[in-house]
Amino acid sequence: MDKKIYDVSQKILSKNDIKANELRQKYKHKKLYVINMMSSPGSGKTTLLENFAINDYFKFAVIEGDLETNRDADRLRKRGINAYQITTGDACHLEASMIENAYDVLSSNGELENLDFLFIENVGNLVCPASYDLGSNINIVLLSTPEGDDKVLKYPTMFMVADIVVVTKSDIMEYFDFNLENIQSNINKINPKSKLFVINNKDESTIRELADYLMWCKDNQITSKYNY
Ligand SMILES: Nc1nc2c(ncn2[C@@H]2O[C@H](COP(=O)(O)OP(=O)(O)OP(=O)(O)O)[C@@H](O)[C@H]2O)c(=O)[nH]1
Ligand SMILES: [Mg+2]
Repeated sequence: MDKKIYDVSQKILSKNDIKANELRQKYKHKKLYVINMMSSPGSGKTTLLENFAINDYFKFAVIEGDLETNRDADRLRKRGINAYQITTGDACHLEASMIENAYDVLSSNGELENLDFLFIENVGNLVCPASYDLGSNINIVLLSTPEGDDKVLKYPTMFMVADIVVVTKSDIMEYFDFNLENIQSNINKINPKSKLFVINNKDESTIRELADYLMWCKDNQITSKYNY
């Protein structure tokens, strides 16, 4: 019984991996640097993208993933960003085949020209998205201070695939006994090569520091070892 379940899951993942490799070629052809953003619901993914748009650090488009509603894509369009909303229904993660459809629509509408980045905002979930390669260059994992500083060790798979870990909502850190030293030492244990940033949406300098690092990653064509 257990073996059957294992075999089926292997088959689904390898189908996704084939599609992710095709996506990688498409991104390369268009010279697009692609970033997969993952976190629990409400950690601040869309807010961070809004801040990138407001401060106009670079040019980007977004593929949004949510179970329902177009709310996040609408929020970004209001900031002048080309955004495509995927609604997954009951699927707790994005898969490469979903990204391919969204990518093809954005591309045929001419909405992927002359960009620095294509961001993929994954479905809010600290578990499943970590297992699905979307062909991205790098992965960013956000963790907000109200979620607690024990989450790196409790959800290690997600933090193991992170190239960048971003602690968000540092403005309210003191109310949640969130300890940054715990975060850094736990990341050092499971994924010492990932880089840690601490941001909040009321302090533009923290957002700019992250934006500058993303530009550096793009300029140096940094590609994640987790993205196969
Ligand atoms: N205090 C504080 N609140 C923040 C910060 N960043 C985001 N928020 C708030 O957190 C809430 C959720 O933010 P979103 O950006 O929608 O979170 P998300 O990760 O996109 O959520 P999903 O798309 O549902 O997974 C909103 O009410 C934001 O205003 C921050 O730096 N500080
Ligand atoms: Mg969002």
